Amino acid sequence: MSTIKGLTASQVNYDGSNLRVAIVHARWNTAVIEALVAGAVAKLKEKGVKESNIVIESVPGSYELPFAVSRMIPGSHIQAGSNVADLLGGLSFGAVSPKQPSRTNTPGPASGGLNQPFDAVIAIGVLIKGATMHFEYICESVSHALMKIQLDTGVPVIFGVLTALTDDQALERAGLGRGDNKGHNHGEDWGLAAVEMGSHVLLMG
Ligand code: DLZ
Repeated sequence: MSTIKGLTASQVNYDGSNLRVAIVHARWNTAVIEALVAGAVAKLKEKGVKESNIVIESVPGSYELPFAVSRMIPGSHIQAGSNVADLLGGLSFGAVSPKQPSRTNTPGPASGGLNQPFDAVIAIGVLIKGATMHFEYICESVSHALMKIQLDTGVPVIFGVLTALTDDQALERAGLGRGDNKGHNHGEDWGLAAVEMGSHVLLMG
């Protein structure tokens, strides 16, 4: 055994076919971001989440993630946005509509409207340490804010923010390592985590 680190697969085979999942990603360090988003989407789909129920939005940098995530959770819904099919065609952070009623958590056929609430939100950003304290401040505030949002709203927010000390650390955590070791795409883990956590919330009501 070379390492004891890492995620152990769940014993439960979660079914994402009734889930709606939002991905909000930053646009800093785009090459890494794109791989992470693609990894998350691949696992969501593998677990049965319908393409029409995956909504992807972008923000400039990781610092903007908590605001955007909070606007995508019931009480402040996104009106316009892009589903996964739009990922290839460009990303934009949609306009926000007035409050909508919350969805009841009754399992049933998933509906595709963009105004429906989400069962989980994945926040994806790539922070790479520079010469100043910027990195520390953003890491600290974003991680606390994302945790607060999920505890305050009851909607799982998956922490898809890499806090890397070097470019190589970031690349390896997106499966893009430059050496022999390509690393592992953590976006895949975040997709699985979203289905697992979203399923718990859906079942518990
Ligand atoms: C300013 C900044 C810096 C220096 N580095 C990053 C980074 O590595 N990753 C990232 O996602 N965003 C970075 N940003 C941008 C901030 O997150 C934010 O967009 C700006 O400070 C504007 O609020």
